[in-house]
Amino acid sequence: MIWAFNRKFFLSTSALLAALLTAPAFGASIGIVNGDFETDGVDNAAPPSGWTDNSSSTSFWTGVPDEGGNLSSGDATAAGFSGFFLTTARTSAGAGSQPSTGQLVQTVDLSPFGTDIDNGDQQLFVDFDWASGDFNDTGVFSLSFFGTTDGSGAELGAGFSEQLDDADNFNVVSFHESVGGLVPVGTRSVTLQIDTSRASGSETNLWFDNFTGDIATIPEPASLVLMGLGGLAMIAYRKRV
Ligand SMILES: [Ca+2]
Ligand SMILES: [Ca+2]
Ligand SMILES: [Ca+2]
Repeated sequence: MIWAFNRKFFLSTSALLAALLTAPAFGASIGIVNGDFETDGVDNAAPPSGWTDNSSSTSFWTGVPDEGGNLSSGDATAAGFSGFFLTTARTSAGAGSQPSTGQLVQTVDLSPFGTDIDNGDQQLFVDFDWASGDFNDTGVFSLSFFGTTDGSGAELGAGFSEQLDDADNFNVVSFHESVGGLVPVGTRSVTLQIDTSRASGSETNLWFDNFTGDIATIPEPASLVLMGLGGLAMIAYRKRV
């Protein structure tokens, strides 16, 4: 009976410790608008609400599976997409042409987290799903930090970026990304930016969904050590019982 009680206590505490060490504990969502591309509620919204298309002509639309230029329903499900998603494929929206490069951005106000950011101990990660059906079409996702709430002025620090390159011929392949790290002191906004580039062909075949962002205090080494010692103490206790 005593053994059973202690074992249960040990297991539940271990689960809690594991959660503390792996999750951005005590984090908060940042105010990404329309990160799931459901806000407009229609196909072919260009640009999707909350996002700005800086391309020389329209290069980003909301999309649905099984359209010309887009991935199939099965591939969309496999990629983790649901409902509408972001597409770069012009034929899915009936556009006759599109430039070989595109850029979509959104600036997120981080001033609600300003006090914590200026402690120098905040980390920010943006997660999203993407897929591609053409190795000619590549991209870069980047985060840039600014001292203004609207993203104007000089960038603070170097930001973070991720190359988007499926490198798998014309097969549809999908990925989950988590991009980010330490937020520079003084930051009051972050820009999410997708740059696309097409080496060949007349259509860009990249698709995105489920942008979320989380800001959290970086666990201090001292507290990690304490949590580790706590776990060791419990293991020792368990062995003694
Ligand atoms: Ca969606
Ligand atoms: Ca469409
Ligand atoms: Ca293409």
